[in-house]
Amino acid sequence: LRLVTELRDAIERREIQMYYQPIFSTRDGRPVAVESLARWTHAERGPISPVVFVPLAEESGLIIGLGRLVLDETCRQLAEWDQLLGPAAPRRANVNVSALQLDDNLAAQVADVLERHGLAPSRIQIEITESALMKDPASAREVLDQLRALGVELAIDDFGTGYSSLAYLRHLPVDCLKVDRSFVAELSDGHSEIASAVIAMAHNLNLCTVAEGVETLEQAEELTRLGATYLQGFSLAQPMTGGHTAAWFAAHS
Ligand code: G
Ligand code: G
Ligand code: MN
Ligand code: NA
Repeated sequence: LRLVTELRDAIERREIQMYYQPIFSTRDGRPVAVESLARWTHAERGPISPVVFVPLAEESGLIIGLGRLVLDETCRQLAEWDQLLGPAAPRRANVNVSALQLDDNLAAQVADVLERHGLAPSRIQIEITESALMKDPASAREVLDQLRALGVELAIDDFGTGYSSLAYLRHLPVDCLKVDRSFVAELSDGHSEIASAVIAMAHNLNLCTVAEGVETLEQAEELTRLGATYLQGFSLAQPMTGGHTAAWFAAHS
């Protein structure tokens, strides 16, 4: 209970920090995008994982304010990188959105934040987990259509873990599938069946793929061979502060 109050204060004071993890194109190995990841460093308790505070925010209604903060801070940061780095700035930021943010307001909120920071809609890709989409598919579909109409890209996060029907997937206006890191980890045990099938299916549906949780260079090579569009993981680059990300992109472009 105390933690909820402290989370509310942290959101109000904008003490939730965003970290950014580079995402690489397999075509030329260059970093093209980042995933925006919320971090909370508590004054006494130290770092608290989003695995803890995102569900807490969802249960307490704070997710709406947290979601606004995440979108606003990410867009502010993209505009700042543009100023600092010009064409070397990340082309896109992937922003995680909770099931509870998938309401009528989301598209208007995204449109507003893009406009305030002077960004084209294509600079943002919204990530929604497969399980969030399946909670209420019909209304999720409406929100996705609104976001797509705006021109933002959409990705299904943790793909392959959420039991969505493939027939349903075909009718969703999404651009990209994020291959869940459990299927990337399996590659190191000689199991490429699922990663391979997800990537092949995405190709057939004209969707791009981001393989996440790439922890070894062998995994990166195999995923490239299997045809993944993008790679993300600790072996390639760690999540970093906005300042570090700017220096990192300046050095890697
Ligand atoms: O960054 P890390 O691996 O600790 O993230 C753990 C989980 O928290 C991931 O599932 C990630 O999608 C989620 N997460 C991180 N940042 C955000 C955020 O800004 N909003 C939402 N809804 N989830 C986030
Ligand atoms: O569920 P989601 O894909 O949003 O999770 C993103 C989280 O994955 C981030 O918190 C990030 O810290 C974490 N992450 C990024 N790269 C790796 C990796 O190579 N291995 C593992 N285990 N986690 C990673
Ligand atoms: Mn994600
Ligand atoms: Na994921």
